[in-house]
Amino acid sequence: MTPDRDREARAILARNDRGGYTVPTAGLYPYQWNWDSVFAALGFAEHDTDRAWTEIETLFRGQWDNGMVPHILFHQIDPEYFPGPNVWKGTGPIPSSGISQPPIAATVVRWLVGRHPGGEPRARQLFGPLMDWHRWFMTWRNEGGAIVVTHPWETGRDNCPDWDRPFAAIEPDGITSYHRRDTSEVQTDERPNSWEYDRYLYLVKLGAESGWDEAHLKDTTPFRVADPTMTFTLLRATRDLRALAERWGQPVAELDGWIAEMEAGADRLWNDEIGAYDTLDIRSDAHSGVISNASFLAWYAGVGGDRMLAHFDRIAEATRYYVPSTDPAHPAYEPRRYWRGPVWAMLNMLIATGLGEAGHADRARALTENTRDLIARKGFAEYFDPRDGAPLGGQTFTWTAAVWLAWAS
Ligand code: 9WN
Repeated sequence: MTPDRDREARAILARNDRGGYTVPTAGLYPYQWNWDSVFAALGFAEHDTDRAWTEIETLFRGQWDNGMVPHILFHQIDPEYFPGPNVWKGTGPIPSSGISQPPIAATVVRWLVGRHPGGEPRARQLFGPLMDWHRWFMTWRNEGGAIVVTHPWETGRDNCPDWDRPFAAIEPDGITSYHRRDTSEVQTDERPNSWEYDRYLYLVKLGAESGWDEAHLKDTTPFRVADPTMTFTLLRATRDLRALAERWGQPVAELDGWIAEMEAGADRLWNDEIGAYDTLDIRSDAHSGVISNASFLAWYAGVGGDRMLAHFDRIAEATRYYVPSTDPAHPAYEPRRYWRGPVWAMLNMLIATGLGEAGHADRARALTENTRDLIARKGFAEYFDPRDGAPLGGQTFTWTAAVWLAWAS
């Protein structure tokens, strides 16, 4: 434990607390984001379990009738954020975006119940909503057991090079002028470029015009990509949901079916050409050929054995701080630009968890220590330059503070 950083981390969670939910960081992201919130719950659990449960409960208040849990809930409108609720036109009980985000909630609910059994009644209330959310993925985002996204923002890895080829096939018709707000908060070379941003907005427009009709989008959207973040986090979360079902005497047959489907689906993400897991564009049937930090979530999902181990060791050697979001040997690697190179602490926590469970305690420990050193030296940035740990993006960031308290410290 490093007392100053511990205090600072708790203060960041308190400062970003908007009453029942936290924002990722003030200014840049003034709303509740899905997976950020679930990481926040882990951080709160270190000193306030009641607040940890509330964070997840608030997130599920935004669940749509079809089971989807949105990636952003616009609780209190902030005109400084773009694109806001009037662009997204979400159809749920709280103004929201129209896409989801990596489903880590079931995993964290299981983790919380294991450590703080007093929260069991609250956890049980979340079981049905979690089942509905997982069923939404398996109904609408399931391509032979590989889980697809209809927008890069859904993976949480907005501008990673995996999207370059699917994006090149998209002409963003009707996206003319708009005013980005992110680049007034953060330096332009740390954020996605405007070619990407046009396409992000085009996909939002297509979804909003359809009323977020998943059946329609499944047939028509030009962007439908199977992704390791989604497939591996959902597979892991479904295993955790199954453990909760058993604990509470609930039926497990449906969950077993989903697990078997995704275990087979994970193989669809294996790219023989690079000997690694990557994304698979369903529209063109092409792999991206990019090894990302999400590729190393295979252990977390309990698949692949040691197929990714040599790449892991190579990349861990290549940069002072790891795991970079894009393989430094790939030509698209940019060590400062968001998901094209920087290190993200919360992804490291998931990767280290998987490594430890797969019997690689030494590597798990080394990654934990490397991340601890990074945050201890550089603070609670959104993401970091793998070469020297320079803090990038938003500062005083909720999930970096949360994973410090829950795991790295
Ligand atoms: C769009 C909030 C979110 C994270 C994502 C991260 C970034 C948003 C943005 O910030 O995405 O959802 O505007 O760039 O990529 O993982 O949840 O921290």
